[in-house]
Amino acid sequence: MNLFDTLTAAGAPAAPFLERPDGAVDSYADLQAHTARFAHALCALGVQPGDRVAVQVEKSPENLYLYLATVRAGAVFLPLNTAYTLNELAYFIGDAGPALVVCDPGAEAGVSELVEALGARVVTLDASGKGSLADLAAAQPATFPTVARAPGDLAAICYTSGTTGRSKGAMLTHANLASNAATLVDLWRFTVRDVLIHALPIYHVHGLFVATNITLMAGASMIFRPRFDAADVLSLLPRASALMGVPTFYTRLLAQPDLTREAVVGMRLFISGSAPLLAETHLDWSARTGTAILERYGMTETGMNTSNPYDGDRVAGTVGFPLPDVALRIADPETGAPLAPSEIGVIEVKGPNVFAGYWKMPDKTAAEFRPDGFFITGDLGKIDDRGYVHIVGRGKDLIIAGGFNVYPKEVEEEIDALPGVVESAVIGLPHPDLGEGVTAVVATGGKPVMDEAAVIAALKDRLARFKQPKRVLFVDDLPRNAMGKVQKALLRQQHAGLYTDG
Ligand code: MCA
Ligand code: AMP
Repeated sequence: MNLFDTLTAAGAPAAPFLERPDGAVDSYADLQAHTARFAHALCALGVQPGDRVAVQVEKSPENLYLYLATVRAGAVFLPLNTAYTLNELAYFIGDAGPALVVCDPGAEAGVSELVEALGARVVTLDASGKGSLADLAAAQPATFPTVARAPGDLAAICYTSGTTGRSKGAMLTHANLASNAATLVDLWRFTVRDVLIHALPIYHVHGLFVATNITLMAGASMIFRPRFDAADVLSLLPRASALMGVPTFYTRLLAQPDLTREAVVGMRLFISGSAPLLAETHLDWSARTGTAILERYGMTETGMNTSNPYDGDRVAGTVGFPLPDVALRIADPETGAPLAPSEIGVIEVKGPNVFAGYWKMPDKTAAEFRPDGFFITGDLGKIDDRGYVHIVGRGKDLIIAGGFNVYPKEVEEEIDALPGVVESAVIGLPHPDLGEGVTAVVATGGKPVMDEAAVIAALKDRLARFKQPKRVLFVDDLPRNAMGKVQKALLRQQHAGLYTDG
């Protein structure tokens, strides 16, 4: 098998696959030709089956074809957030050991320097789909024999930040991605007639796999946008049938006065995930549009785990039922002992969607699985008497801002290294636009040497923009409990209204 063949089996050659931002439409035959050319180009660059292809480029149809071509050629796609600085990139590249790195032409010099010692090659692709890789691909044949792979072979590695220390590369197999796409096409009733508005980034599971793989597997089409813009998405609704987004998409759409019942009349499905959708947003949306947002729950390591029903109640504040092929249970976070569903505990899942482990980290992998094969998500939840899963918090110290994960420790380490900082605590506070706003509380021991702007400026080249604190607060000392542990819950309580009051 190969995920590429599984995904593209339904797409009729003449059927539309992707409407480009300039309005031109690529058919499924075009998809076959573009991916064939990119796959040949990868081979010409020496990429072998099983090799990693690391990609940090702006969203474009060519970037998407590069993902599919990598899988088609039997190699492993490694997408990287475009916001990552060179400092962050160095770790991913060093850890994954890619045979090829594809970057923006503007980053080529810096990336080439980074990979020099690794023997990886560097080629380029820009936001308009041009660059040295595209040039090479243009000269290649338009057919390519898809490389056969076993179901357990890797199709992608997606990095997810660690609560302690370094990011971990989640290894996703052909079977993981194929099974999750098939389950969701069925559950969410995608067909050839669907037109999905694709406004998510394609370096994370949501935009890259959930949105794209489902569209492909259904033989449907997408309107492809470089980024989310509320007015733009609103203008596309009459031509579309489905939208997938993070909660910020929905709060920003609600801020558009033109969002009405009439505006959504042709849309059959609005899906939200990657971060909690406030019950208030769900209810406001229903009142304004007469449609209920379908909230689902997933993770990089697992793809999608649960979904509210297509038919039946989509209950605000819940993430619905486990997918038909996913087993889900609630366990005691410390002991792993199963709890009654109505008790709050850690959510554990098992199914064909669950990843093959963390790249080169067998110990971390072992620590996150129970002996019977259940994966410990680190999310805290319960199951109500109707079977709906509720996520009530996170056992892991994680902030989700606008659907992007930020691990406080990574930000704290950077801040702690600044002059005059005794220590810092990075917390997420309720934020009207992003859900949570990254906030740093910096202890100076009573002798502040930097101000807020200086702290933020110092982080500029060290951390991706979305990880940088929106606000920095100064205190003499951080509050600690009797065990000496910083009381983040207390800090969150004390500063709860920072972004929402006034
Ligand atoms: C942009 N900024 C952010 C974020 N996005 N800061 C914190 N968190 C963010 N998410 C910064 C920008 O750099 C900018 O800084 C300032 O905030 C305002 O930018 P703005 O133009 O308003 O933002 P935007 O470009 O419109 O982006 C907001 C967004 C975007 C549309 C919500 O963040 C987005 O597309 N998020 C989707 C993330 C996603 O796909 N997650 C899925 C992960 P400055 O003004 O200084 O330049 S996969 C996953 O979680 C699992 C599997 C799952 O369940 O799906
Ligand atoms: P990531 O590591 O980017 O895959 O993020 C996965 C995390 O996002 C999960 O472990 C949850 O904490 C969170 N998440 C995803 N979907 C939802 C949702 N619908 N509600 C609450 N949290 C969610």
